[in-house]
Amino acid sequence: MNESYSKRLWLLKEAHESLITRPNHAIHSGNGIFERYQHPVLTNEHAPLEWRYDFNPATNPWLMERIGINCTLNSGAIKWDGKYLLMVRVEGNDRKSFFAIAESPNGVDNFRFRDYPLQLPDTDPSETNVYDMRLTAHEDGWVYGIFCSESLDPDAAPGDLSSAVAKAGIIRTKDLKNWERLPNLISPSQQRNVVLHPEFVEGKYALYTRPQDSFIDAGNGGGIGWALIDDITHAEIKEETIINHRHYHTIKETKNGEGPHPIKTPKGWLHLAHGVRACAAGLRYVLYLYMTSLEDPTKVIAEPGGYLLAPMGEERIGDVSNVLFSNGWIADDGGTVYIYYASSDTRMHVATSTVNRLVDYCFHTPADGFRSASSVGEICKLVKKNKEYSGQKSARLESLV
Ligand code: BGC
Ligand code: BMA
Repeated sequence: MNESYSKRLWLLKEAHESLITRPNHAIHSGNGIFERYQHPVLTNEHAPLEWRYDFNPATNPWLMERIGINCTLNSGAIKWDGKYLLMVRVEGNDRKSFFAIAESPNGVDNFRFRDYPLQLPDTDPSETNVYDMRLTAHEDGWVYGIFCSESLDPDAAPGDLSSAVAKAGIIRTKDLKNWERLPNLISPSQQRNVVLHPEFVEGKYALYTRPQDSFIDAGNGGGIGWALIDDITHAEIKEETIINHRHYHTIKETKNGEGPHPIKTPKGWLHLAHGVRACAAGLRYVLYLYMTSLEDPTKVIAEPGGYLLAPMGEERIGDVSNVLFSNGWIADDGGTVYIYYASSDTRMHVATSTVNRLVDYCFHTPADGFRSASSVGEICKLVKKNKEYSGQKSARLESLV
């Protein structure tokens, strides 16, 4: 080993370790609803050096990277054994995504990948790409992962190498180490955003779905669906009802999809979802919240208008710019909520809030009135309320003097 080789090796390892251990602080200058953080929690540079470099000078005399990692994005999340785990969608320079678990002691920094990426049981030779896993610790005792399994459309016209088919793949585990693969979800339409509800409903497994007419277009698929499943080991959608609809001239006009599974709160199920609209620059993805009833989880009981989180600053730029996407969050003991979101299909971030604040946001930010006139009406209502309040306050002060 020559001097420059060992020096470069040392520099590589130093830079990698200092990136992983870099502290990440909350930025408190926001809207009071959540805090963003100084740094992304995971980037392509966080991928272990052992995945990328051959460290033997005899076979890699120039210490060159052998396998490039392009990005780390749309991650499932779960708290496990006191640690914050992300099931990360890692994408190589070859455009293939795969899954890998990264763990952190505090949920906001020091995320470190396990030694090996997940070797998903390989059950279908036509499966080309896998991504966007949602993790659910179900009351049946298993932890499930539902993800998108993508293949070239077998009916694509000759020469069409872009038409694809999206199905929902299902795996489960008891230890987050050994995974059993179950048969893919049988569905009348393509499915990319399928999420398992954590509890049985009417004694059955319940899925959030997103029926779509084709690989990209939701088409007649009206929004986020709901389906009860008799047997999760042979899961089949027999009936699907839309519980959260798309709507003209909203943040979810073109598409929407459930994020991670909802959080149970005393006031209802708290949901995080993505909404998509089309514009001259392409599709714009933002994140929004809604709540459903504990008694009837198909019934929406609150939905604040507009987005909770939209791309800002460097979040706007990446492989697929103007995108925020989330399929993982953790509601911690004590009520803190860690929202893990990817920006522009490139890197992972965290934002924190609390269950109480998010529920308050859901019930007290006005619902979308679907027209400019009603948005102005809501602002005027708030101004009037504030004027009345300051009038009462000064009257109270005067009565004191
Ligand atoms: C990409 C996904 C994307 C989907 C629809 C897939 O090939 O990997 O990131 O959401 O296409 O555009
Ligand atoms: C989708 C998702 C994500 C991705 C987004 C933007 O349809 O399923 O994989 O983040 O497009 O490219």
